[in-house]
Amino acid sequence: MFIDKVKIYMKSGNGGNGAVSFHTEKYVPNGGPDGGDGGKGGDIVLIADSSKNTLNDFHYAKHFRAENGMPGGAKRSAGKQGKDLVITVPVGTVVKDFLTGRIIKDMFEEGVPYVLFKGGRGGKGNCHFKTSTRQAPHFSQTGEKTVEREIVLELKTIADVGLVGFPNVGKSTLLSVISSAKPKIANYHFTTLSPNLGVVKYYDSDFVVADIPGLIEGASDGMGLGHDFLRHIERTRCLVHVLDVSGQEGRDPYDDFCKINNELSTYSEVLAERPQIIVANKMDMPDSQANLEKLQQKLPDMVIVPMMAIIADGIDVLLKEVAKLIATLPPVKPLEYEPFEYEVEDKDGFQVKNEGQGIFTVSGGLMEQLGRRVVFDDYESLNFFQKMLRQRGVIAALRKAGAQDGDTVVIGDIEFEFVD
Ligand SMILES: Nc1nc2c(ncn2[C@@H]2O[C@H](COP(=O)(O)OP(=O)(O)OP(=O)(O)O)[C@@H](O)[C@H]2O)c(=O)[nH]1
Ligand SMILES: [Mg+2]
Repeated sequence: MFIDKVKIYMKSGNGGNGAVSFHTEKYVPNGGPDGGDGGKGGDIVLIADSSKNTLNDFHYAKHFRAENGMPGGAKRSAGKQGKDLVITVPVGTVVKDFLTGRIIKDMFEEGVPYVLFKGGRGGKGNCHFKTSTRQAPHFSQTGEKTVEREIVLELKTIADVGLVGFPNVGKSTLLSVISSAKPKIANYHFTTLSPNLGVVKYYDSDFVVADIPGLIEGASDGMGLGHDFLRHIERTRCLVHVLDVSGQEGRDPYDDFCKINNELSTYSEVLAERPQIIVANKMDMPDSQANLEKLQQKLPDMVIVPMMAIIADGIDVLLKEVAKLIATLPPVKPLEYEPFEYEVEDKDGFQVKNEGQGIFTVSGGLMEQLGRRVVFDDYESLNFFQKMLRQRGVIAALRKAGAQDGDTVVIGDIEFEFVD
């Protein structure tokens, strides 16, 4: 199983509610309000880890929720904050919004935490709502509720070198002799079914090599394993093009070279233009020398390294050539994109709509903010709500929209009679 694209659901924690409480103490009658604030909800945090190279962890677990904040308590005690949920993803994971398909973040750098969704703020306790005329507020603010989001994670591996070539030419064998990676190697086509990464140490430089499944003619039309895996060598600095020069499978090495390049350019012009070094593998076979010479004649400007990957012969020359080439190339850059951001609701905005038949609805950020502070069966709290509606111009706006005494006003899930 190899998963490199998943849709998951994420939700940061809700804020905890503020508390309603009054100070009680012997000989202190009518102590003031002392309800504490609710705790903040936990964040959803992503962190990239280079030891992971698949999104397989997300095959079963699809719902991720950070902890909610706890409600506040008496004596001004604050509610506990919700724990953050830290999710580890492979380096090179691109985070997208499912609905718009737009990129939110490219998890390009290892170990740098990224807060994807912030937890809701805690509500304020009743101790904040005491005024000269309101000595005993029987209401507090509820915690901010967060929304669940649909997210797509897509892995776009980051490596310095990508290995390309037909199946069975020895790509995985090569990776196994230049790095400590242990890919599956066998004498049949499509041994490699998902990308392998290996770290090559060459004197004081390291580089990461990505081995992908073999390509065949028509891969871009879905032949063989298709070209989906090319996504994992898109973010490389150069390619090592492995050819089987023995011709033992009845194909011509130069033809192979052209066909693979053709597939690369069908997939992406940028990938096709990436600098390449050719590895002429299986030099131990009878016809290899003659085929190599033909290849050199046809491609006089290319670096061609003769190789017997199976006995690790030729790797010194190859690594020297790769190191030399890489030194001239810019590092892999993160994707260029305009980050998608979820709309933050305008906390002071509201809209009034005349629904006809004497019904008016009011919606918007302000209504949600106010709604968080109201306990509707509490007279005082309701008074406060009405006062706020007047102060913030909601009553005037209702009037302007044609509301008259006796009409019905709907705000969220509450309904009341309009009386100016
Ligand atoms: N004779 C000879 N055989 C080799 C050499 N290098 C690799 N092989 C053999 O070629 C076969 C295929 O090797 P792999 O490394 O699995 O080839 P691959 O390109 O990764 O193949 P896919 O994953 O199917 O695309 C294996 O049987 C290897 O032992 C070599 O230098 N000489
Ligand atoms: Mg392989």
